[in-house]
Formats: sequence, C-alpha cells, structure tokens
Amino acid sequence: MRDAVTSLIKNYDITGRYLDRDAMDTLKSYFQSGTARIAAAAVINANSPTIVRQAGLQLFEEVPELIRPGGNAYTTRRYSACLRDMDYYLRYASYALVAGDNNVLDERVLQGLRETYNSLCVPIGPTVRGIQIMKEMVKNMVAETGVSDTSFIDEPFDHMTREFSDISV
Ligand SMILES: CCC1=C(C)/C(=C/C2=NC(=C\c3[nH]c(/C=C4\NC(=O)[C@H](C)[C@H]4CC)c(C)c3CCC(=O)O)/C(CCC(=O)O)=C2C)NC1=O
Repeated sequence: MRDAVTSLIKNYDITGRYLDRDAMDTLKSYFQSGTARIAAAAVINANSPTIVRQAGLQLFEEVPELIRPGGNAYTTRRYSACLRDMDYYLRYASYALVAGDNNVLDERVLQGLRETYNSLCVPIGPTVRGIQIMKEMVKNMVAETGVSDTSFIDEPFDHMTREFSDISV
C-alpha cells in the first residue's frame, strides 16, 4: 500500500535522484490539500451509514429493475450484499483520499473484482452509478463544511468507476 509521499520517494529512489523541483511541487500540493483531505475523511466517517443508505435508495429509484424479481439485488441477501459493496467503496475511498494515492484501491478493492462481478452477473453500469452518487453526496457534504475546492474528492471514486468501465466495453 502506498501514499503520495511513499510513491514519490519510490520513484526517485529507483533512479537514485535527489528530490527536485517537480518533487517539491508534488509534495507541496499534497500537504496543502492535507486539511481538506482530513475534512473529507471526517465527513465520510460521521455519515457513512446515511451515505450508503441514501445512495442505495437513489440507485434503486433510478434502476428499479435491480430489486425486482430477476434483478441482481433482488432478495434480502443480495440487497444487503449490494449495500455492503457500496460501503466497501466508500470506506476505501476515504483511505485513498487521506493517502492521496489510489494504490490502496488497486490492491484491496479492485483486484479480481471484475471476475467476481462477471461470474455473479452483478451489473457494472448501476455499480458505477452507485459510486458516482456517493461521490456527489460526499462532495456536497464536504463543501458544506467550508472546503471550497472539493475536486480532489473525484480521484478515488473516478478511479474505481474507470476500472469498472474498462470491463464493460
Ligand atoms: C473490500 C473489497 C471487496 C469487494 C469490493 C467485494 C465485492 C463482492 N461483491 C460480491 C457480491 C455481490 N455484489 C452485489 C452488488 C450489486 N448488485 C447490484 O445489482 C448492484 C448494482 C450492486 C450494488 C451497488 C451483489 C447483489 C452481490 C451478491 C451476488 C450473488 O451472490 O448473487 C462478492 C461475492 C461474494 C459475496 O457475496 O460476498 C464480492 C467479493 N468483496 C470484497 O471483499
């Protein structure tokens, strides 16, 4: 598992270089966004059950077939599995936000997931939509705490949906 700092150091160490100007710029921007990253993690921590539940409701409203007979989230067991997956995406997104690096998502969430989803016929489009709904909710909540630029919140959520979208084509 890597974060913004260890990733940078690793790259410089491989080639035996001192940290140059580019490195300083990268580090500066990471540390300058530090307080906002912590604010985002705090918002997610304080609201995760609400975010997952509301995002699930919105998703099932937009794609009602999912919870009808024959839908992948139909039956209590699969409905819960779906919300549990949403909860995984949210929790790991909060880790990646603090780390300033998506590596934790690759290692802990996305590895082998496409095969699992394909074999269980979990539909990709609605999964992507669910992740995007959570992203918008988190961005709004973080903006309400006074963080003016919430664009950094896109990174982990968009990383996950990009990985998913790669499969669906
Ligand atoms: C921390 C990393 C991690 C992830 C990401 C993870 C995902 C994951 N989701 C699964 C199932 C599932 N995932 C879903 C999800 C959905 N169905 C829908 O229609 C919606 C679009 C969507 C919710 C948004 C469902 C319904 C199942 C159960 C499918 C089944 O058993 O038939 C399974 C199969 C095993 C199980 O049921 O637990 C895994 C491994 N597990 C992990 O350890």
